[in-house]
Amino acid sequence: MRFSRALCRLPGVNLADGLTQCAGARPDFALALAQHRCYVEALEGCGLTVTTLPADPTYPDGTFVEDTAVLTPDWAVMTIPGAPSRAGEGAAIAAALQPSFAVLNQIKAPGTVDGGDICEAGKHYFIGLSKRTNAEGARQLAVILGTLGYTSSIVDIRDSATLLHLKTGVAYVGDQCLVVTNDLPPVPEFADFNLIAVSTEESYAANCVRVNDRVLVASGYPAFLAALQAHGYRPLALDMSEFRKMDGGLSCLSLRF
Ligand code: CIR
Repeated sequence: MRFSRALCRLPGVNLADGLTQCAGARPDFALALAQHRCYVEALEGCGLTVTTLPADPTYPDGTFVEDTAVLTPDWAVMTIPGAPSRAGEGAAIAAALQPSFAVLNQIKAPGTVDGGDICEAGKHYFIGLSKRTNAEGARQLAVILGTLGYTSSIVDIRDSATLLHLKTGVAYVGDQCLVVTNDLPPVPEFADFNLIAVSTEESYAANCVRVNDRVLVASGYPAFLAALQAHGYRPLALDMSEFRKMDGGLSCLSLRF
Protein backbone atom coordinates (compact mmCIF):
# COMPACT_ATOMS: atom_id res chain seq x y z
CA MET A 1 0.00 0.00 0.00
CA ARG A 2 1.39 3.44 -0.88
CA PHE A 3 0.83 6.27 1.54
CA SER A 4 0.59 10.00 0.86
CA ARG A 5 -0.26 11.30 4.32
CA ALA A 6 0.41 10.70 8.00
CA LEU A 7 -0.99 12.00 11.25
CA CYS A 8 1.26 12.41 14.30
CA ARG A 9 0.98 14.12 17.66
CA LEU A 10 3.83 15.75 19.53
CA PRO A 11 4.87 14.16 22.82
CA GLY A 12 3.88 16.27 25.80
CA VAL A 13 6.11 17.47 28.61
CA ASN A 14 4.36 14.88 30.80
CA LEU A 15 5.26 11.96 28.48
CA ALA A 16 6.84 10.24 31.49
CA ASP A 17 3.43 10.09 33.21
CA GLY A 18 2.13 7.67 30.57
CA LEU A 19 1.75 3.92 30.93
CA THR A 20 4.83 1.74 30.92
CA GLN A 21 6.06 -1.64 32.07
CA CYS A 22 9.66 -0.37 32.11
CA ALA A 23 10.21 0.13 35.81
CA GLY A 24 11.99 3.36 36.66
CA ALA A 25 12.16 4.55 33.05
CA ARG A 26 11.95 8.32 32.67
CA PRO A 27 12.14 9.55 29.10
CA ASP A 28 14.04 12.77 28.51
CA PHE A 29 11.48 15.16 27.05
CA ALA A 30 13.88 17.24 24.97
CA LEU A 31 15.39 14.10 23.46
CA ALA A 32 11.94 12.61 22.81
CA LEU A 33 10.96 15.80 20.99
CA ALA A 34 14.13 15.64 18.87
CA GLN A 35 13.51 11.95 18.05
CA HIS A 36 9.92 12.77 17.14
CA ARG A 37 11.13 15.50 14.79
CA CYS A 38 13.45 12.99 13.06
CA TYR A 39 10.55 10.54 12.78
CA VAL A 40 8.32 13.15 11.10
CA GLU A 41 11.17 14.14 8.78
CA ALA A 42 11.66 10.48 7.85
CA LEU A 43 7.99 10.20 6.89
CA GLU A 44 8.30 13.40 4.84
CA GLY A 45 11.40 11.96 3.20
CA CYS A 46 9.27 8.98 2.14
CA GLY A 47 6.98 11.40 0.32
CA LEU A 48 4.26 11.83 2.94
CA THR A 49 2.56 15.06 3.95
CA VAL A 50 2.52 14.93 7.74
CA THR A 51 0.03 16.67 10.01
CA THR A 52 1.42 16.99 13.53
CA LEU A 53 -1.12 17.77 16.24
CA PRO A 54 -0.10 19.59 19.42
CA ALA A 55 0.27 17.59 22.61
CA ASP A 56 -2.65 17.48 25.03
CA PRO A 57 -1.51 17.34 28.67
CA THR A 58 -4.65 15.33 29.54
CA TYR A 59 -3.16 12.39 27.63
CA PRO A 60 0.51 11.65 28.39
CA ASP A 61 0.30 8.65 25.99
CA GLY A 62 -1.28 10.79 23.26
CA THR A 63 1.80 10.75 21.02
CA PHE A 64 1.11 7.03 20.39
CA VAL A 65 -1.62 7.92 17.89
CA GLU A 66 -1.70 4.54 16.17
CA ASP A 67 -3.76 3.07 18.99
CA THR A 68 -6.69 5.43 18.40
CA ALA A 69 -7.66 4.35 14.89
CA VAL A 70 -7.45 1.62 12.27
CA LEU A 71 -7.14 3.02 8.77
CA THR A 72 -7.99 1.13 5.63
CA PRO A 73 -7.78 2.62 2.15
CA ASP A 74 -11.54 3.06 2.31
CA TRP A 75 -12.70 3.78 5.83
CA ALA A 76 -11.28 4.89 9.14
CA VAL A 77 -12.31 3.02 12.26
CA MET A 78 -11.99 4.99 15.49
CA THR A 79 -11.15 2.68 18.36
CA ILE A 80 -11.76 2.71 22.09
CA PRO A 81 -8.24 2.12 23.45
CA GLY A 82 -8.15 -0.57 26.11
CA ALA A 83 -6.39 1.51 28.76
CA PRO A 84 -9.00 3.71 30.50
CA SER A 85 -6.52 6.61 30.74
CA ARG A 86 -6.34 6.68 26.93
CA ALA A 87 -10.07 6.48 26.18
CA GLY A 88 -10.46 10.17 25.20
CA GLU A 89 -7.43 10.42 22.93
CA GLY A 90 -9.39 9.68 19.77
CA ALA A 91 -11.51 12.84 19.66
CA ALA A 92 -8.75 15.09 18.31
CA ILE A 93 -7.61 12.32 15.97
CA ALA A 94 -11.12 11.81 14.57
CA ALA A 95 -11.44 15.54 13.92
CA ALA A 96 -8.12 15.51 12.05
CA LEU A 97 -9.00 12.41 10.00
CA GLN A 98 -12.56 13.43 9.14
CA PRO A 99 -11.74 15.46 5.99
CA SER A 100 -9.75 12.56 4.50
CA PHE A 101 -12.21 9.69 4.99
CA ALA A 102 -15.71 9.32 3.60
CA VAL A 103 -16.70 7.10 6.51
CA LEU A 104 -15.47 7.21 10.09
CA ASN A 105 -16.63 4.10 11.93
CA GLN A 106 -16.54 3.83 15.68
CA ILE A 107 -15.85 0.77 17.85
CA LYS A 108 -18.56 0.73 20.51
CA ALA A 109 -18.36 -0.17 24.21
CA PRO A 110 -17.91 -2.69 25.69
CA GLY A 111 -15.55 -3.32 22.77
CA THR A 112 -11.97 -2.07 23.08
CA VAL A 113 -9.33 -2.03 20.35
CA ASP A 114 -5.79 -0.63 20.33
CA GLY A 115 -4.58 0.07 16.80
CA GLY A 116 -1.24 -1.46 17.79
CA ASP A 117 -3.01 -4.82 17.80
CA ILE A 118 -4.10 -4.58 14.19
CA CYS A 119 -1.67 -5.76 11.54
CA GLU A 120 -2.73 -5.11 7.95
CA ALA A 121 -1.20 -7.61 5.54
CA GLY A 122 -2.61 -6.77 2.11
CA LYS A 123 -6.21 -7.98 1.93
CA HIS A 124 -5.92 -9.77 5.27
CA TYR A 125 -5.86 -8.27 8.75
CA PHE A 126 -4.43 -9.97 11.84
CA ILE A 127 -6.30 -8.83 14.93
CA GLY A 128 -4.48 -9.30 18.22
CA LEU A 129 -6.51 -10.23 21.26
CA SER A 130 -4.49 -8.64 24.02
CA LYS A 131 -4.74 -6.98 27.39
CA ARG A 132 -5.93 -3.92 25.40
CA THR A 133 -8.06 -5.35 22.57
CA ASN A 134 -10.96 -7.46 23.83
CA ALA A 135 -13.03 -10.11 22.07
CA GLU A 136 -15.97 -7.75 21.48
CA GLY A 137 -13.74 -5.07 19.98
CA ALA A 138 -12.10 -7.67 17.76
CA ARG A 139 -15.51 -8.95 16.67
CA GLN A 140 -16.77 -5.47 15.76
CA LEU A 141 -13.62 -4.69 13.80
CA ALA A 142 -13.79 -8.00 11.92
CA VAL A 143 -17.37 -7.19 10.87
CA ILE A 144 -16.35 -3.74 9.60
CA LEU A 145 -13.36 -5.17 7.72
CA GLY A 146 -15.56 -7.91 6.25
CA THR A 147 -17.99 -5.26 4.95
CA LEU A 148 -15.05 -3.74 3.06
CA GLY A 149 -14.03 -7.09 1.57
CA TYR A 150 -11.06 -7.79 3.85
CA THR A 151 -10.51 -11.09 5.63
CA SER A 152 -9.27 -11.18 9.21
CA SER A 153 -8.12 -13.65 11.82
CA ILE A 154 -7.47 -13.51 15.54
CA VAL A 155 -4.06 -13.92 17.15
CA ASP A 156 -4.43 -14.42 20.90
CA ILE A 157 -1.51 -12.85 22.78
CA ARG A 158 -3.31 -12.38 26.10
CA ASP A 159 -0.97 -14.79 27.85
CA SER A 160 2.20 -13.21 26.49
CA ALA A 161 4.49 -11.64 29.06
CA THR A 162 6.45 -9.75 26.38
CA LEU A 163 3.94 -8.51 23.81
CA LEU A 164 1.98 -5.39 24.72
CA HIS A 165 0.41 -5.34 21.28
CA LEU A 166 0.35 -7.78 18.37
CA LYS A 167 2.54 -5.42 16.34
CA THR A 168 5.14 -5.52 19.10
CA GLY A 169 5.90 -8.91 17.56
CA VAL A 170 4.89 -8.79 13.89
CA ALA A 171 5.01 -6.32 11.02
CA TYR A 172 3.92 -6.59 7.41
CA VAL A 173 6.55 -5.10 5.12
CA GLY A 174 4.69 -5.67 1.85
CA ASP A 175 5.44 -8.16 -0.92
CA GLN A 176 3.69 -10.92 1.09
CA CYS A 177 6.41 -10.74 3.73
CA LEU A 178 6.02 -10.62 7.53
CA VAL A 179 8.64 -9.74 10.11
CA VAL A 180 8.11 -11.97 13.16
CA THR A 181 9.56 -12.53 16.61
CA ASN A 182 9.50 -15.87 18.37
CA ASP A 183 7.29 -14.36 21.10
CA LEU A 184 4.24 -15.01 18.93
CA PRO A 185 1.96 -18.03 19.28
CA PRO A 186 1.73 -20.32 16.21
CA VAL A 187 -0.40 -18.60 13.55
CA PRO A 188 -1.61 -20.93 10.76
CA GLU A 189 -2.16 -18.01 8.35
CA PHE A 190 1.56 -17.13 8.50
CA ALA A 191 2.10 -20.11 6.19
CA ASP A 192 0.86 -17.89 3.33
CA PHE A 193 3.72 -15.41 3.87
CA ASN A 194 7.48 -15.24 3.59
CA LEU A 195 8.85 -14.68 7.08
CA ILE A 196 11.82 -12.65 8.30
CA ALA A 197 12.63 -13.83 11.83
CA VAL A 198 13.88 -11.38 14.44
CA SER A 199 16.08 -12.79 17.20
CA THR A 200 15.10 -12.52 20.86
CA GLU A 201 17.96 -10.07 21.46
CA GLU A 202 16.65 -7.77 18.72
CA SER A 203 12.93 -8.32 19.26
CA TYR A 204 12.18 -4.59 19.77
CA ALA A 205 13.16 -4.05 16.11
CA ALA A 206 10.25 -6.18 14.89
CA ASN A 207 7.96 -3.18 15.24
CA CYS A 208 9.05 -1.67 11.94
CA VAL A 209 6.96 0.15 9.32
CA ARG A 210 7.00 -0.11 5.55
CA VAL A 211 6.47 3.39 4.17
CA ASN A 212 6.46 3.45 0.39
CA ASP A 213 10.00 2.54 -0.74
CA ARG A 214 11.57 2.41 2.74
CA VAL A 215 11.17 0.38 5.93
CA LEU A 216 11.47 2.51 9.07
CA VAL A 217 13.29 0.56 11.79
CA ALA A 218 14.57 1.33 15.27
CA SER A 219 18.32 1.97 15.28
CA GLY A 220 20.70 -0.36 17.11
CA TYR A 221 19.68 -3.73 15.67
CA PRO A 222 22.34 -4.65 13.09
CA ALA A 223 21.33 -8.26 12.42
CA PHE A 224 17.77 -7.30 11.59
CA LEU A 225 18.93 -4.37 9.46
CA ALA A 226 21.13 -6.75 7.48
CA ALA A 227 18.29 -9.26 7.13
CA LEU A 228 16.00 -6.59 5.69
CA GLN A 229 18.70 -5.53 3.22
CA ALA A 230 19.32 -9.15 2.24
CA HIS A 231 15.62 -9.41 1.37
CA GLY A 232 15.90 -6.34 -0.86
CA TYR A 233 14.38 -3.77 1.49
CA ARG A 234 15.76 -0.27 2.11
CA PRO A 235 15.68 0.26 5.87
CA LEU A 236 15.84 3.70 7.44
CA ALA A 237 16.99 3.57 11.08
CA LEU A 238 15.59 5.95 13.69
CA ASP A 239 16.52 6.38 17.34
CA MET A 240 13.50 5.40 19.43
CA SER A 241 15.15 5.24 22.86
CA GLU A 242 12.86 7.67 24.67
CA PHE A 243 9.61 6.22 23.31
CA ARG A 244 10.79 2.71 24.06
CA LYS A 245 10.95 3.69 27.73
CA MET A 246 7.19 4.22 27.48
CA ASP A 247 6.61 0.88 25.70
CA GLY A 248 6.24 2.67 22.38
CA GLY A 249 7.47 1.35 19.06
CA LEU A 250 7.95 2.93 15.66
CA SER A 251 4.53 2.15 14.29
CA CYS A 252 2.64 3.74 17.16
CA LEU A 253 3.92 7.26 16.50
CA SER A 254 1.86 7.72 13.33
CA LEU A 255 -1.26 6.88 11.43
CA ARG A 256 -0.45 6.44 7.77
CA PHE A 257 -2.92 6.71 4.90
C1 CIR B 1 0.69 2.50 26.32
O1 CIR B 1 1.04 1.68 27.18
O2 CIR B 1 -0.46 2.54 25.91
C2 CIR B 1 1.71 3.46 25.78
N1 CIR B 1 2.61 3.85 26.82
C3 CIR B 1 2.48 2.85 24.64
C4 CIR B 1 1.61 2.51 23.48
C5 CIR B 1 2.38 1.95 22.34
N2 CIR B 1 1.52 1.70 21.25
C6 CIR B 1 1.83 0.90 20.24
O3 CIR B 1 2.86 0.27 20.24
N3 CIR B 1 0.92 0.79 19.27
